[in-house]
Amino acid sequence: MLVDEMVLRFKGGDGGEGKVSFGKGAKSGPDGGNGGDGGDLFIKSSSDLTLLEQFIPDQTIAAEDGGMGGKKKTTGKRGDDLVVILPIGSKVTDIDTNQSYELDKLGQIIQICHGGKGGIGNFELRSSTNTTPKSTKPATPGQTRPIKISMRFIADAGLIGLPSAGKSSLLNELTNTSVKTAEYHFTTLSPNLGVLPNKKILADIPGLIEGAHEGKGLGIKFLKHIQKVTLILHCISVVSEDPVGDYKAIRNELGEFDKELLEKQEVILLTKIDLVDEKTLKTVEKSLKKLKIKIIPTSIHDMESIESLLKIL
Ligand SMILES: Nc1nc2c(ncn2[C@@H]2O[C@H](COP(=O)(O)OP(=O)(O)OP(=O)(O)O)[C@@H](O)[C@H]2O)c(=O)[nH]1
Ligand SMILES: [Mg+2]
Repeated sequence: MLVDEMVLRFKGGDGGEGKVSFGKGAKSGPDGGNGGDGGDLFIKSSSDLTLLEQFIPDQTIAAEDGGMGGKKKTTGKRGDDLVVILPIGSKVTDIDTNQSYELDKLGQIIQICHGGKGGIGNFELRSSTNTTPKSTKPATPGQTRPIKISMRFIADAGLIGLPSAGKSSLLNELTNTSVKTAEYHFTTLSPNLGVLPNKKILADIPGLIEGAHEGKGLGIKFLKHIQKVTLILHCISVVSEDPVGDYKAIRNELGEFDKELLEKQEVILLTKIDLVDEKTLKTVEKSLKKLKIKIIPTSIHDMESIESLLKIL
């Protein structure tokens, strides 16, 4: 099951403590260095939708703490920043303040927590009134925020169709991803995303079957992920016994889920055309023509068809 919600704690690194130290020899004074600042915590978006699976609920994810100050005025190391990679479409909400941040573009980076300030060592704290300070100014802790991540699916176009219609194969060809494909039905158990050359996002939705709205197969819950797309790519295998029947069955399931899905712009991708001869292809195309929807013949073994599909997308 695709994890699409997660509660975590995000934290900037703590500042490192300053040092109390004195040089050797009678004349040498305080020489304790400052602590390093803690690292900041950022989030960054990626097209990998399974990324929330890497976390354990309520886990604390923290940037590195700053290093302690040292002798001889050595400043502690600044803690490394941490960039937490999250699926595109993630909404990150601070549970305490309700402030939220949305990752809606690929590669977008947002700072969520700042690191703490390093403490001040006794070298820097010396003054005319206290030439030999024996304490430090304490470091401050990194900012800690309880976080809820919820994932909305952001895709521009969605591949739908019966199991084994060739949806994942097309996603792989069109977007350079490597999602699992196989001869058996329901190979894809949760949605996948890929990025088209023009940076638009393409979603591959697990196969639907007649009765999916009643829970048959994997059901229709994944259709929520294409509610925002502008284009539906309806995949129909050219070797199907009843392409028009396939089309109507899937449309029916879409309507059962959300009538608005039926209003979206849609094209039919007639898939696997390398498996039939020209005559059969023409016959299938003719039977689908009465649906009055644009039909694009495709095959993952015919780069020309993939190129022309890319142009349309
Ligand atoms: N010959 C040929 N085989 C194809 C083509 N596209 C897909 N296939 C094969 O058809 C089978 C099903 O393809 P998938 O891409 O896994 O189908 P899917 O629609 O993602 O299937 P589910 O995830 O089960 O819904 C695989 O064995 C593919 O290799 C094609 O254009 N030509
Ligand atoms: Mg698949």
